[in-house]
Amino acid sequence: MTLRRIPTRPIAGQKPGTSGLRKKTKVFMAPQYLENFVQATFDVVGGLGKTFVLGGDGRYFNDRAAQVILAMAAANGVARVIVGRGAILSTPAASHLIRLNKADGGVILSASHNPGGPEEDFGVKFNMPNGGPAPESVTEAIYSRTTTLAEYRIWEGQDADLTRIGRQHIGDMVVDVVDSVADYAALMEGLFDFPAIRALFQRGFRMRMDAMNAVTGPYAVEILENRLGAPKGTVVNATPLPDFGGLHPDPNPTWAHALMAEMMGENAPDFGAASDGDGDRNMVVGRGIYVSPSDSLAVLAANAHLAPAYAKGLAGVARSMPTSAALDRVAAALGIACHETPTGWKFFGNLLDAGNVTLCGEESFGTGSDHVREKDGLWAVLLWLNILAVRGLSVAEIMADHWARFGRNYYSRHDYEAIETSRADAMMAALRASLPSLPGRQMAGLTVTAADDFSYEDPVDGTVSKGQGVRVMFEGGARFVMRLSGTGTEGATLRLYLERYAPGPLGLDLDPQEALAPVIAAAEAIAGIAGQTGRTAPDVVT
Ligand code: VG1
Ligand code: CO
Repeated sequence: MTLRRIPTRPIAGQKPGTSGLRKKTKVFMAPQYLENFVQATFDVVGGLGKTFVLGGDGRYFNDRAAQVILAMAAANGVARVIVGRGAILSTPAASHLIRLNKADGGVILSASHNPGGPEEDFGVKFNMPNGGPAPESVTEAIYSRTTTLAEYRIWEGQDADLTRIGRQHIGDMVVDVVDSVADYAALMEGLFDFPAIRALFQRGFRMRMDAMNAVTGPYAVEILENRLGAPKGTVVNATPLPDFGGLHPDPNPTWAHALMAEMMGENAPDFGAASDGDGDRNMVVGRGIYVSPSDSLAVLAANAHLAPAYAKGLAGVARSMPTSAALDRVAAALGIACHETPTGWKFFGNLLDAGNVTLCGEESFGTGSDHVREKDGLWAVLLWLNILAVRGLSVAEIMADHWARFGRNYYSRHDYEAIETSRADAMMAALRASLPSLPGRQMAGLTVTAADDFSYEDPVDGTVSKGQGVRVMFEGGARFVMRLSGTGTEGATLRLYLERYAPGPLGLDLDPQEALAPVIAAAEAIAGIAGQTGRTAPDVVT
């Protein structure tokens, strides 16, 4: 076994996006690509004497990448790495292990909701000692380091045996292989009323959980079936597969269509849920009713006090800017602050660390709380179950009650995928240039009241993040937001977020696309999506 210093050259484009560095798997597997990025990360965060957590969602190349990172950690003087067995950890479980072990950070291998396999996507993300994704200052420094890198360090020798729980060594470095599920399951058991949920299942409550052949399977089986007594087979697609069995592990009505069909069909279960590649997202469905993520976040905030961990109430809440204002209405009723952050979980970290916020979420099927520093799919499912168990109502009844109380923020997101990057950039530039002229203009029966490009100043450390999405607001509380995705690996993905408020009591049961038709028309009139991109319809509607 020897320590080797390998000469290398900078590789262009190693710039982390909304959530880590994501590229085609083949790009990551190319010589020195992963090595360069990992060395740049160690150079920025420091390796000597430190403890890190390592794991990923099990997608293709997860196992090899984990061995490379272990060998490089040893060569960079890292004292100890805690690895999930088989290099498997869901993103929230990794966040929890970092916090539980007071580690100096962690490396998560995942491209999250992007498909996996040799022809699909891979990703690497660095998390901080608080368990949360590295802030922009750190990811920028890592990127900057990749542009000057001249060598990387790696320990050459045998692979670690990641199938065996327990301690082993690479050189002087300790490798502790741990059960991927146990600590996370114990955390969940401490947050929620497990006896109440167990009693719910005993009364015959039926659930379907679609783990989409991704990382949540083992966690969901252990917690829902083994600990909460849901019947065997409640969790489907429960084994993490390198290519997710060909599924696109993005829990939305388009990609989780099997679950949707079951929940909308005859004899549907009482409750359905799906999760994404790395287990931080969730989709929630009731019998015959889909719950939009923005509504789910609002319902969880309004009912969180029914779960033991949140019985004392919430310090505050936060949502990403494109997420609907349904949460704001709940916060106002509770008399707590509602913070509005840019897209991406890293922006919640400071608010959670400072104790300003207990619960937060995004329209992109992400919800979480201060129990970890990542969004957490299974956590959201368990909080829903806790609420259903205590209130004894169906999902449809809970939604109707919520809208009757707060009004309804009709909401939808339209994604236009793999647009030519130059055309997408030109469209956003033209839209940005038109912003000052928009207020007062009328289209599709709506009058623009304000239009801007969202900028955020972190209230804790004062960091300013500009250009976080164009928003156009209309009289009566309707709005649309447009931004380009920072997680895609092919061309540009345009996200168009649409929202319209209905105070009720009438008009609370419309089809969202119908309710939003004027906003959709106004967005087209203002941004000219069809003309600018050549696309007449979105690829994915959520
Ligand atoms: C998307 C979502 C964002 C989410 C991010 C990571 O980013 O919009 O809300 O935080 O994915 O989620 P973008 O830049 O493509 O819009 V995950 O589950 O992929 O880590
Ligand atoms: Co994810």
